[in-house]
Amino acid sequence: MISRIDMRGSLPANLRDVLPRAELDVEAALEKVRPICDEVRHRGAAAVRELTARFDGVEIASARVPAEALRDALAGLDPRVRAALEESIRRARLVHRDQRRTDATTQVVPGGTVSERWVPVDRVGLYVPGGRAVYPSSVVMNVVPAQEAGVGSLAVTSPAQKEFGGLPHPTILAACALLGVDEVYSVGGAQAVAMFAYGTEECEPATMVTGPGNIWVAAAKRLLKGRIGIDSEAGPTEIAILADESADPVHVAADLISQAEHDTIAAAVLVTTSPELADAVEKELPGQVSATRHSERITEALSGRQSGIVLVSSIDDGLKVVDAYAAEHLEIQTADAAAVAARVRNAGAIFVGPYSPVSLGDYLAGSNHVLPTGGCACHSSGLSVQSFLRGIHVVDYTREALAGAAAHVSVLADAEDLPAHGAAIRARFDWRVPTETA
Ligand code: HSO
Ligand code: ZN
Repeated sequence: MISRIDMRGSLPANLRDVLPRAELDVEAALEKVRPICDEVRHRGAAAVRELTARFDGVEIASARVPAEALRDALAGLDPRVRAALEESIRRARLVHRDQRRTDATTQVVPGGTVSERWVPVDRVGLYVPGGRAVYPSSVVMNVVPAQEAGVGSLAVTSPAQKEFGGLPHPTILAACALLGVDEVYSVGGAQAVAMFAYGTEECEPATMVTGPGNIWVAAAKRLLKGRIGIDSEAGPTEIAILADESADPVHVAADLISQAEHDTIAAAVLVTTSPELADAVEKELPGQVSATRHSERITEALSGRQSGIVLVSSIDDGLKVVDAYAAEHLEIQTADAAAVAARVRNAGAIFVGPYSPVSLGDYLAGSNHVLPTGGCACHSSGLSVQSFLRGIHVVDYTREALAGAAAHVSVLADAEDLPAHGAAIRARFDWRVPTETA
């Protein structure tokens, strides 16, 4: 069911290339997505409705979800789901509130300061997938950091569902209502990203679009990036587990399966120093897989090229492997897991020890589950308050402080053959370079 790669000799030099990896050809999708975005740009709300009919097979009179639909969805929400979502929101708020940035002012010289002011983006469009995946938890993970960052205007969009009369799934609507989001659209795919980027008669343009989605959403984000800010292109989900002989194979198998459940192209990778654990996990998988609802999807994900068990000869080598892989989710199931986790450099989120499985983080740990995929964890972070803030440098120098910098500025400007730069300083001192006073 799952392939094995033996790296117990020496680790290959091109480690990153030989590790199993999910692939998503976003570049190829760009061609299909460009005309969709152009239609929305030029024909606005009418194009959004037509594209929804074409791609989601449902006629919508308006993309905007009426307020009553949000109220009804909340009233009809299973009380247990409501309680769980409320607790998820509470924990996420605790963590994200602590991510708020405080402005800092540095006195560079007497009379010369540079401050960094953290300002939230004006308006954010949050994409919540629909279709096979109904993820109210993703509403929480997108909305909470934006709200805690102080974003003033927040809109959510999620694909129109035929069986719900062209509205997004009611649990998505209820989650929006619980979070106090009242601007919701029933639009999915590339057209949703274009709607936020360009704006329509029904929807004001947003400055930033965040949230996971399928390949069309990822392609539209890539295409429109620059016009709008984006979080990341969220590819197929990944779990890597670094484990030794102390790990419980039942837990390891269950955790690999839990993320393989998302998609046939989801990736599940076990990196272990213990051939016995590898054998035991392999033995455990078929039984657990066949006992679960989405066994077909999971079997395909686990047996795909993107998943596998990697055998290594030491935890040090295991760390090199997981760092090269840079997983979206990394579990450490070893003796002294906290110490091993502290040595990891590349991961979207790290889950430490036997009682911190990824599915806790997906819903209720308080951490964010919108995380970098496809190896992007070596340069990017998951969604956070910071994702919605811009740090603006505020430069404030007095005449004396400027005088003290003038000579150096002039010299550097001349060195770059940009004499007008130096002149802009000298203009303030009767066209002379002042003698240093600061
Ligand atoms: N594991 C997914 C998030 C999710 N899981 C939503 C369940 N629902 C990507 O981090
Ligand atoms: Zn998940």
